[in-house]
Amino acid sequence: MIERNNVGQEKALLVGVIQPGMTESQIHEHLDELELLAETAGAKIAGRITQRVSKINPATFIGKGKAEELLNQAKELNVKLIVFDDELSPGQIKNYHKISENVKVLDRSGLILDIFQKHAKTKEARTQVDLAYMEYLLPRLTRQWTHLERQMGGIGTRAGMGETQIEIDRRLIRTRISKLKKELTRIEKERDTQSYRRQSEFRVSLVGYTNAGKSTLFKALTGSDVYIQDQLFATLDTTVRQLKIDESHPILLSDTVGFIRKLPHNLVASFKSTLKEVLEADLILVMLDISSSQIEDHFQTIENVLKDMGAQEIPQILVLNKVDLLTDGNMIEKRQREFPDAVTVSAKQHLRLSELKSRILGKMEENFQTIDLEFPYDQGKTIAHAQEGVEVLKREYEEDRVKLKIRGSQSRINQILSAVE
Ligand SMILES: Nc1nc2c(ncn2[C@@H]2O[C@H](COP(=O)(O)OP(=O)(O)OP(=O)(O)O)[C@@H](O)[C@H]2O)c(=O)[nH]1
Ligand SMILES: [Mg+2]
Repeated sequence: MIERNNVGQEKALLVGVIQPGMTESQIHEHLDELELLAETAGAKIAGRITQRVSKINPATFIGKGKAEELLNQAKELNVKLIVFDDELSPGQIKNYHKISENVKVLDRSGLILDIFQKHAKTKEARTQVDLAYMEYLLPRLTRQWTHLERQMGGIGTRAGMGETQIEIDRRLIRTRISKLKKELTRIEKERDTQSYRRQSEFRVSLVGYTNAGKSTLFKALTGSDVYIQDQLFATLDTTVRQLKIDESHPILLSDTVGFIRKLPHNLVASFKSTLKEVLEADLILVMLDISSSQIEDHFQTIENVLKDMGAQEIPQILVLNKVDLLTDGNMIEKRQREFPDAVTVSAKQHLRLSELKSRILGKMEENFQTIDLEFPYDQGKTIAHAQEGVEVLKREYEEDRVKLKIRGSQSRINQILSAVE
C-alpha cells in the first residue's frame, strides 16, 4: 500500500532563500505563509533559517556549510521535519536524506500536497489529490525516501529494501496513476452531464487566495452552510447554488478551492474537474483580503493561475473583503486607489453586499444580448427550446411562422443559435 506524505505533530524548521532581487522582509513574509501552511498540516514551528544566495547549490539548494548548520540545528532542537519554501529537485531531497536519515525534508509543494490530502473529503477531491501526490512522488522515490517513508509510517511495511523494492514501488505508483486518471475521466463525464443542464444560466464563480473569505461570502449570499475555517485550504470541492440577485436575475454561484503562491502545477492540473466551474463561468469574482500586506502578490498569483487555466478572458469583478479588519481609513483609501474598480465588502459583517449585487447585475446586463428569430410552425421543439432560460420580449404569430424577440446571456444565446443552425 502506498500511503501519504503525512506531516504529524512534528517540530519543524523552515528554510528560506533570499535570491537576487528579493529583500529580507519579503522572504519573511513568504516564511510567515509557509509557517501557516506547516501549522495547518499539524507541525509545530521550532524556528526559521534564511540564507542570501546568488547561486543555488545543485546538491543542497542552500550552501553546503549552511546545510550542515541546518542539520546540526535540527539535531539540537530535536526537529524531525525541515521545510524549504522553494521547490527542491528530487536529487536535492535525496542528498539530504543521505546525510541525515532521521530528518524528513519537504518542499513547499510537498507541504501543500500534505494539507490537500488531509482536507480532501469527497471522492472527487481525494482522487484528484492522490493523483497529484503520486505524480509528485514518482520522481522522488529513492531508497532513502522509501526507507524514510516506511519509518515515518509512509509507504508500506515491507521488509527488505533495495533497488528491486524501489522498482516494485515505482510500478505500483504508475499503475495507481493510470487508475486514478481513469477514475477522474469518469468523474469529469458525470460533471459534464450535470453542467449541461445548467448551461442556460448565468454562472458566477468565486475565486481567490486561500483564506480570503470566499466561503464566508458564499454563505452570506446564498445562506448555504458551507465549511468556513480560519485555515488554509478549508474548501477543496466546488459547491454551486442558485441565487436570485433580483426577481428577474437568477444566477448560479460557485465556491471553490483557493489559490496560493507556487501552487504545484500538477495539483492545478489534477483539480481540472473541480475548477471546471471557473472555466465555464460568465463572471469571476476575484476575492482579496484587504487587510493583508501581501495583497498585490495575492492578486498576481490569482491572475497567473487563471491564465494558466485559460480563464483570463472571463470578465471579472474584484472584491476586497475583510474591510472590518482595517480600522485605519487611510489604509482603506490607499487600497481602493490601488484597485479602483474593486468593491470593498465584509462578508462576515454583511457590509456592502448590496453594492456587490448591483455590480453583478451590471455585468449581467452587459453580457445580455437581444436577438430576433423566426421559425416555421413545424419546428415545435426548437421553438420551445429557444424560449428556455431567456426573457421573451415579443412573440408574434404570423400565418406560416412565429417571430420571437428574446434576451439572455451570451452563452445561452449562442447555444440557441447553434441549435437553430
Ligand atoms: N474579520 C473578517 N473575517 C472574515 C471575513 N470573511 C471571512 N473571514 C474569516 O476568514 C477566515 C477564512 O474564511 P473562509 O470563508 O473559510 O475563507 P476561504 O476563502 O473560503 O478559504 P479556503 O476555503 O480555505 O481557501 C474565517 O475565519 C472567516 O471567519 C470578513 O469579512 N471579516
Ligand atoms: Mg473556502
